[in-house]
Amino acid sequence: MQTKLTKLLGIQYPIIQGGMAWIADASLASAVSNGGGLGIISAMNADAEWVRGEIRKCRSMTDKPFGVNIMLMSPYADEVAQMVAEEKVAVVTTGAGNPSRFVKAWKEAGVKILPVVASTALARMVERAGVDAVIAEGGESGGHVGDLTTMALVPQVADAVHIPVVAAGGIADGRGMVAAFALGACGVQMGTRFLVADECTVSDVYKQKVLAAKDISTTVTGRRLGHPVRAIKTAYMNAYAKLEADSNYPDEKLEAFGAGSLRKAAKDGNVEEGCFLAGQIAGMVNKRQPAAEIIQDVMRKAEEMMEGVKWEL
Ligand code: TUI
Repeated sequence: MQTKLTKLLGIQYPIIQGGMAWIADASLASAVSNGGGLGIISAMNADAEWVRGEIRKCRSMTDKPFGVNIMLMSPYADEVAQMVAEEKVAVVTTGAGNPSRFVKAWKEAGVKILPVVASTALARMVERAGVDAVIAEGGESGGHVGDLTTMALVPQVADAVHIPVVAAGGIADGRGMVAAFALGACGVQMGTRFLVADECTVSDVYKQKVLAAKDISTTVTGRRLGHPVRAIKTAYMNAYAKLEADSNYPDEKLEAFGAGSLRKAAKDGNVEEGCFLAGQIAGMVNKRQPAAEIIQDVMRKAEEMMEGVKWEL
């Protein structure tokens, strides 16, 4: 299936893997790229040399294009941004901020730029800055979320910009992909479904949490500190929500309570203190599979549904 996204990135299928902090490493990224999608290494809160190491590892595991996700709230965002230009990485996706200040350096290095946006305002701003496409991510997604749903955001972003739009948030199968196409997207980004990929190195406890999740198993906390994140409900998440609602509990202590919780979930499988980020679609993710097989499953269903349909993608 060819779309504006596959042509832009030189990939086989219009599927980008989400840039999941503490999870999306060279192992998962190379497996997704080898499966015909676009694998992504998460730069999370790591320094440039750590990310460079993952890029080199990924290059030894695939000859297909892959990308790096830069979380713009990271204290290392600037040095990582410069390093990906030096390394001439094929693609950069960004999250949790406006990447306009890096666009010139990345374009000069031939890096394709796909910022994640949660509003039409940011979509217009980054289009004006010269990016190649936008990823419109609705609040069904796991991790840092905006206010709008995918259903409402994607068509409004598609109307607001002239560059290709990728849909994200709540998409985990062929039906979601076709729905995204119907809303004006020419590709999808999936995170939650790839959490249970065989090549995903996240803790086994994390995979079990996703596999056991049902439709109402996730919730959003962190609004009080300005960084709402969606994660699977656990005793820890309930405790955080209680402290967050207690106006006598100071912000600094709340921040300390949340510190390190992503790493504890992803690396240690620590159920007591870990924050297991996942999207609302986790209830539908029930099977461990190789990443390439996930991509094949999604594409088979989408292509079956698209038979005879003449949309310009
Ligand atoms: O970034 C994500 N998802 C993430 S980042 C992350 S790491 C983290 N750790 C602790 C606290 C918070 C985050 C885990 N998951 N998705 C992309 C995304 N970007 N969603 C929402 C946005 C967004 C929101 C506001 C992008 C831009 C924005 O406005 C920035 C501006 O300057 O207008």
